[in-house]
Amino acid sequence: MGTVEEIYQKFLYQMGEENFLIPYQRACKNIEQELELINREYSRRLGRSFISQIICRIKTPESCLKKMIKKKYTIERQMAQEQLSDIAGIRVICNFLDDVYKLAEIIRNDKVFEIVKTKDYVKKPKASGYQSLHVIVFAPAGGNEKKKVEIQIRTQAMNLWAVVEHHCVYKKGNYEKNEFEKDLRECARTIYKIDKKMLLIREKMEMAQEESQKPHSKLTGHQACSAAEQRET
Ligand code: 0O2
Repeated sequence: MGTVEEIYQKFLYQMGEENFLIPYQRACKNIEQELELINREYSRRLGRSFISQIICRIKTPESCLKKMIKKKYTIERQMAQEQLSDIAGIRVICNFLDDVYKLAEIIRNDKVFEIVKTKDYVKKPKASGYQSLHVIVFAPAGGNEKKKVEIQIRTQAMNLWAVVEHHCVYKKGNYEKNEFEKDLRECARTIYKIDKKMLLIREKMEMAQEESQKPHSKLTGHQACSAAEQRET
């Protein structure tokens, strides 16, 4: 046992060790590649972009330490490995609300991923207003090894909110400033409304497109008149 400072220093050192991080990096890479395949396939099937962005990150030792202290865990690497779901994290940005759920479903049915748990902060946003669908998985990390990775799936609008809020408030612990909390929650509600409206617009456009592709609408005005005359006789 050392002083608190020594325990923290040892933890930071161990969390930054290359041989500790490599399997997490491999797990991230494997998930990223699988998501790229999924994106290609579904963008083709849907005739539009399915995933708009994939961002991988390994949590810094400092950020892990902060979280371990916040959660009151024993400051040991083994403990971090067991308790933290997001040493490796992937953020997936979709354009539309329904794609967030579609992607979660695809991940659930994909043999590459072993689901640990799903947290739906879209249906039930966090007190801050934060919305995202988290799917925590075990992913192949080389050989027989598997590593836990947190996949955060969200829309562009939800991402805008999370990035701004993370930057201004979440990381700085300014939560006592009630005016921000209230405004941010209001923005989160507006963002949910916008996401729903954008989805409705897309669905209406798809319906209009389907309608215009039906055989009768391909007739010229003249052909349509002849067809109507024939129907009358
Ligand atoms: P960073 O810097 O993004 O990595 P739990 O299941 O509660 O024991 P945990 O990990 O706290 O464990 O779960 P939770 O609450 O699902 O949060 C995981 C991650 O979601 C966070 O990681 C953030 O990335 C994101 N998140 C959660 N709540 C908020 C929020 O209110 N605002 C923003 N902007 N992001 C949030 P980290 O490690 O806290 O941060």
